[in-house]
Amino acid sequence: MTTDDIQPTPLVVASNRLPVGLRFTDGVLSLERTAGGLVAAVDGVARGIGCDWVGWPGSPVEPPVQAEVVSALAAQRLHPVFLGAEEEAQYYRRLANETIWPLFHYFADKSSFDEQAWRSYVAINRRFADEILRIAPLDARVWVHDFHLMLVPTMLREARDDLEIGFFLHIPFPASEVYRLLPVREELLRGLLGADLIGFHTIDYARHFLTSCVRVLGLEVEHDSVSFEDRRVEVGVHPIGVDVARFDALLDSSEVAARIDELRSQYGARRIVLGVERLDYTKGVGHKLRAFERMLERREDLRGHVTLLQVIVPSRLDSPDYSGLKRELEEHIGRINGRFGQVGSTPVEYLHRSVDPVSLAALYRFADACLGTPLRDGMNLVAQEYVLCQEPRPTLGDECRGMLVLSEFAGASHVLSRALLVNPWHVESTSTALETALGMPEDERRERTVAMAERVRSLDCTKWASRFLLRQAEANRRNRRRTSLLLRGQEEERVRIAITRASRRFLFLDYDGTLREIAPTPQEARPDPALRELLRALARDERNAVHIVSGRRRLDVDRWLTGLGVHLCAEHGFAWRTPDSPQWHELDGVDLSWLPAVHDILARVCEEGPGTSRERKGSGLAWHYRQSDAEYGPWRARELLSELSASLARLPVEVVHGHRVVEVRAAGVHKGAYVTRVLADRSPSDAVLCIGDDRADRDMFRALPDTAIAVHVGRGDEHAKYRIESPARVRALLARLLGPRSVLERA
Ligand code: GDG
Repeated sequence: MTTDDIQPTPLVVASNRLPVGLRFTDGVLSLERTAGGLVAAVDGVARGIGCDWVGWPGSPVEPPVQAEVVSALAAQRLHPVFLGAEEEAQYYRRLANETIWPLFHYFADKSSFDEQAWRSYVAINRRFADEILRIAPLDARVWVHDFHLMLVPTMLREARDDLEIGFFLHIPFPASEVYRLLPVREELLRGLLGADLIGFHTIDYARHFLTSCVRVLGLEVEHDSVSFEDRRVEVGVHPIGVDVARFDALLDSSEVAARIDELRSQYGARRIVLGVERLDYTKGVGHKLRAFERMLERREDLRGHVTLLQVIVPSRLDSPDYSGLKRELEEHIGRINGRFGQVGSTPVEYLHRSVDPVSLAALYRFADACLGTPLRDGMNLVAQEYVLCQEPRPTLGDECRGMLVLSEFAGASHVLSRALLVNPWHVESTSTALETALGMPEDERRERTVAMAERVRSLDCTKWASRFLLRQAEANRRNRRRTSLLLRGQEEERVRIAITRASRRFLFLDYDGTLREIAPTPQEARPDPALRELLRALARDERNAVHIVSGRRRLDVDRWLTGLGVHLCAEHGFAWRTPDSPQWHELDGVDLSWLPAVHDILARVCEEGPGTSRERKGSGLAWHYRQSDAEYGPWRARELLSELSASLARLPVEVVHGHRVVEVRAAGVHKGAYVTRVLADRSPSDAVLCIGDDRADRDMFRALPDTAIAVHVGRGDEHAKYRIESPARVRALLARLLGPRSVLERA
C-alpha cells in the first residue's frame, strides 16, 4: 500500500497543538515547524492532497495580534484555536493533564476532577469542533487526535453527517475497572462514538475501550466495533511508528558520525546505558534508578565501567507534582553517585534539557543498552528509535552494540517483543535484565535487533497514517451503505400518501421493539390502552389488513391483542389466527424432534448464568439474557451460538441471535414465510408496509415485494429502505395513517 492509495478527499487534522511554535522577535512574528511522529505522518499522507490542521498554537496570543497570527498560519493551512490563560489552565492543565492523563495511565490517586475544568473542556472541544466545521468542505475526512479532544467526534457528527471522522488515542485506554472511576465516563465515551473509526496502539487498549462501552453505556459490541445509535463504530489497533526516513537521513549524515566519534573519545570503553524521557511520573524513572543502583550493588566489577546517561526533557514544571518529581530524581541520582562514584567516572549522568536531533541519533547509535521503564506508556517511540538506530548500516559499520530493555507496560512492548521485557516494579529482575543486555553475545544482539528493526520499519509513521485513513474511509463507507433513509418530514409524508391512496393495505408490524418499547422482562411489555386503541382504529378501516407478526408465544399474543380486529402471528410464523376466529393454525410438517436436546442445553445455560431465562415457543426455544450482567450476557451468547451450531449442525433448525436473545427454531419457520403466504393474493396496486426492529424481522423484509415499504426501527438495515428512531415514532406514523383529522394524531 502506498500513500497514492488514498483518494484525494480533503483532510482536516485536529490535535491539541498545532505543529508550529510562534515566536515574536521585536514584535515580528515567525513560525517554527515542530518535528515529531504525528507531523511527519500527516505530512507524508498529505503530500499531494494537502491537509488543513486545527490546533492551539501553544502560547497565549493577545487579541490585537490574533488576526496577524491567523493569516500567517493560514499560509501553511494551519488554523489556530486560541485559548485564554484561564482556559489553558482549566481545559489543558486541569482536565486533560490532571484528570484524564493520570487516570488513563492508572494513577487514579493523582487524578482529580472539578466541574469548572470540565465545563471548560467541553467549551474548548466545542471551539475546536466549530473551527473544523468552518473549514471542512463537504464529505471531508477529519482525523482527531488524543485525549484533549475526546468530545470532538460526536460534536462533528451531530452537526454534519457528511463527514468521515476518525479518532486516534495516543495514550493507553485503561481497564474498565479504572476507567469507570471517571466522573464523566459516559460523556467521554459518547464523545468518541461519533467517529467512524477509533484507533488505539494495542489490542489491550482496544479491548478495554470496548469493555467500557459495555459496562458504562450498556452498548452491544463485537471484537472490533460498537453499535451506537444508527451506526457501527469500528475499533482498530494501529500501533504508531517513528519517522523512519528522518532517522535514516540523520544516521547517514556526517554530523551524526562526527558526534559518535566525540562520544567514543569521551567515554572510551565505558559501557553506556541510555535513558530518554520527558519528566513525568508515568515514565518510571525512579524505578529505573533503583534497578540501576541494584545492579551496581550486586556487580562490583561493573562499577566504574558503566554509566547511565539519563536525558530528562523538562515538562509541566509549573505543577508542584512535576517539580517535586524532579527534586526526588535529582536526590536519588545524587545518592547513587555518592555511593558508587569514582574519580573520573560518574555512575549516573543526567541532563535536564532536551538534546538536538543529531546528538540524540548519535546517542541511540552509541549506547550499549537503552533502558525504558515506563509504568504505563501509550507506545514509547524512544524504544523504536533506539532499535532503528542500532541496525547494522553500511555508513556506520556492521556492529550491533546495543540491546533494548523495555517495560512490558509500554505499548511498544507489543511490537518489540524481541527486546528484554521487564516489569519495572520488580527491581531485582529489571536489574538482572540490564546485566543480561550488557553481557549479551553479539550474535544474539544482532539477531534480535535486525528482527525488531524490520518491525519498526513496517510501522513507519507515514504507513501508519495511510493505513489508518484507509480503514477510516472503509468504515465510513460501510456506515453510509447501512444507513436507511430516516423516515421524517417530506419522506414520511410521501410514505403516508403512498399507503393511504391504496384501496387495500397490508400492514405487517412486529410487536416488541417496534410497536412497544423493549421492557426489562417480556411480561412487562403489555400494550397500554393507547396502543390497543391505535391498533383497533387501524383495523376498523376495512382497507387495512393489520398483521401483528411476533416471535412471542401465542399465549401472550392472544392475551394482549385479541379483540382488536387484527391478524395475529406468533412464534416467528409457526402459528397464526385471523381476527374473526379464536382458532390458531400451525405450519404443517415441521420436524420438532430436536426440541428436548436444545431444552437441556438451555436449561444448563440458565443455571450457570444469573439473570438469564428460557422461553418455549411453539416451534422453538429462546434464551433471554437482557437482565444478565452487561458483559457476561453477550459473551455467553457467543459461546452458546458456537455450541449450538456445532451440536445442531445436521438438524433442521436455525439459530438466530436477536436483541439479547438467542433463538433456536425449526428451519423454514420464520416471519418471512408468513408474509409470503399472506401476500399470495395481493394485487399490484395494494400497499404493503412492514415495520420491525429485530434480526428476525429481516426475514419479513426479505420476503416483501419490491414496491413494499420496509421500515427498520433503530439504526437501519440493508433490507429496509427506511429507518425510524423508536416505537413512539412508529406509533405516531401509524396514527398519521388514520387520516389528518384523527384524534389519535392530534393527541
Ligand atoms: C504520546 C504518548 C506515544 C525526546 N527527548 C528528546 C526528543 N524526544 C522525542 C523522541 C520521541 C518523542 O520525543 C517522545 O516519544 P513518546 O513516545 O514519549 O511520545 P509523546 O508524544 O511524548 O507521547 C506516547 C506517543 O504519543 C505517540 O503516539 O508513544 O506513549 O504518551 O520521538 O525522539 N527529541 C529531541 N530531543 C530530545 O531531547 N530532539
